[in-house]
Amino acid sequence: MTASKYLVVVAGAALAAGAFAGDKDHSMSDRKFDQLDQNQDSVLSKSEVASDATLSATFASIDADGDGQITRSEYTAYVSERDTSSRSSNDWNTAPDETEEGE
Ligand SMILES: [Ca+2]
Ligand SMILES: [Ca+2]
Repeated sequence: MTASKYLVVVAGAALAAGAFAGDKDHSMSDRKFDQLDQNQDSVLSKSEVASDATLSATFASIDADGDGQITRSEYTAYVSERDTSSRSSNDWNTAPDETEEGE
């Protein structure tokens, strides 16, 4: 009987496939969120988005409930809204100018 050997091979393959699938499931916006969430408490504080000029400038509008932190769902909503509304309406953007995108 080589059944036990077969099982080991299958288990190993399943583990490898699972690892790859998990990584693939990560969307771009989730990746960015995880990058910014330095203390990994699943919310972004104002200091955590300080490295991103655009996010800092629009922090208040992303923070839908105004508790001073951006949750993953608030961030996702912001990203999908930004992607879908490509019209030039900027009335939600209170930033005086956006010329500091170099960093
Ligand atoms: Ca955080
Ligand atoms: Ca919030």
